[in-house]
Amino acid sequence: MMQIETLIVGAGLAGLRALHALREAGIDAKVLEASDEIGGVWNHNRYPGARCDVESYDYSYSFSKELEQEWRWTERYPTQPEILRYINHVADRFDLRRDVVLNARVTEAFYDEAAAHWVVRTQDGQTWQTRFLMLCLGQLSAPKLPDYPGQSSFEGQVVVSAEWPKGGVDYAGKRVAIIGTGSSGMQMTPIIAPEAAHLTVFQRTANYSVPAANAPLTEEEDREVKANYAVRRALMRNSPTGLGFKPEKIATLDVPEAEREQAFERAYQRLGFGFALTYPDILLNAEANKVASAFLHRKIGERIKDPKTRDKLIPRTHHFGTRRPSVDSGYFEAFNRDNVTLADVKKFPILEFTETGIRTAEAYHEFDIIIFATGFDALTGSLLKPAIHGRRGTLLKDKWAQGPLTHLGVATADFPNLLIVAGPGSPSVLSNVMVSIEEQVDWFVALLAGMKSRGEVEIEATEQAEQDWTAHVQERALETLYMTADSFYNGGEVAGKPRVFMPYSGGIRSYRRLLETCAAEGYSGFALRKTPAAAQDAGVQQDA
Ligand code: NA7
Repeated sequence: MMQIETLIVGAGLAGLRALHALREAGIDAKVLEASDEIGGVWNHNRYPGARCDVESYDYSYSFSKELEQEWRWTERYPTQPEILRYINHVADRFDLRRDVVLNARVTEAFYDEAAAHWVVRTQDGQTWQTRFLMLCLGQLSAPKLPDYPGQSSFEGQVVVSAEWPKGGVDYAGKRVAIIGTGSSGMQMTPIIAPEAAHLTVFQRTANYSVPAANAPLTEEEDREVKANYAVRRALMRNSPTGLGFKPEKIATLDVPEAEREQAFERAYQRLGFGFALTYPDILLNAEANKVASAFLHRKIGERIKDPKTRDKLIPRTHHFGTRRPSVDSGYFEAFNRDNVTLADVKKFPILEFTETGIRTAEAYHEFDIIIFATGFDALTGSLLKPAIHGRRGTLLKDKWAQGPLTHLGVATADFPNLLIVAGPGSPSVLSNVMVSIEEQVDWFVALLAGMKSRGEVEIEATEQAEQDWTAHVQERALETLYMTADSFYNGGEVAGKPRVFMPYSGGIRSYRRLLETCAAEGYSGFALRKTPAAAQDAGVQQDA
């Protein structure tokens, strides 16, 4: 059995950052990674057009000024290959690989209550013993696939967007289907369309999108950003979602119409995802949202020539922003091509897959390649994949059967020394996740360093604290429009998944303050112990 002070699971942006920070603090750590390569979702999501919808300079680590200055991003929004190159550069630059174990998929973990440590097993038979188990498993990393009748009978090529083959897919001249119109489907559509013989996009729900306004980064821009990086980082940390800008402090409907139109236009042309922050109440007030949504309906409509296709592509069934919008580069225009068809599967559901294609209630389509861009079992999917057993053998999956329960999104009662990065109960998918990752990791490292110096061996969220926090996460969500739509934020789009709002919608700034207050109060809502609780209990019994 191998032993380590802290075991990190997942070698994506979070896991590598945690490894580096723990090392710097003198805490031994190793990372177990299921894949044969580092990079997390940026290793797996290799589909054509995969690109981050946060700007390059902001979707990068802030812990090293040298790294900030050395790395040269080439485009405003970074592509998947560029992010993967960046991650690999960081791993080399800080000599991280020597503590990353590849091809090590964690299948089980057991908490040894008497010893206050975790025993962790991997698929290939390794066993690790660790005091702290830190889960850096990502939010959108457990792919969710449909289960249509006859699905396995299709004899052509089946590809999952989040498991895109490293060697690529040869779709040139082929009849291609894309199922799903979230960011993955929307990003790959304009890249595949000009190459394929024919592309059919199967849409269940029309999705909002704002153009990426992507462009190469000039030397001048690069110099300017690097000269003022500290200011930029401070703006990010103090903005609601880590994107570096705040909405004007005025209610949407209080702004004269012409002025509002101009503000929307400016945001639409430049801010991408940040369009939602044009005014502070867009995600809070249905009337304000209606105005923003109507602006986008017009804009999307202008991009599509055929009136019937236009009608299907304009999202009208949910408030803008209540489901994750996309930031696209030519998605809607792709439907102006003769070789691209939109299949509305809400109106004409998919009935079955056959050996050669897909039959819907409207038509039969033959394909050479079918691509599933059907999203993820978000936020909890990756955390619940391994069988994680806490006190009394309790399975995390069972404990969270009615939805995730956490204190501050970082820990859950009955699972001492289990630390969760960017998971449910934290801003995670509602933020620039890089900011969330760095802040949480630094908070954890200070916690573990403090425990070490005080001789504490166990930390555990109290049940009261996690009940309070989980209720608070719901309350904050109910102040917004988020619960008016089924989405991967609330599990509503997965049959059988409890419909509870999972990320913390109060913003990264207030979240950071809560983390800071918690630490300043001696980790309020947590029990910190010098002797494991189980050993204390045993002691009491012996004394009696
Ligand atoms: P999303 O945003 O969850 O989108 C998934 C899409 O797949 C969405 O349009 C779904 O329709 C659709 N879907 C899911 N199941 C089905 C079935 N059974 N039939 C038809 N359509 C279906 O995931 P993405 O991967 O696009 O984006 C998430 C992020 O990860 C993003 O950053 C990417 O770059 C990578 P629905 O809307 O639920 O009706």
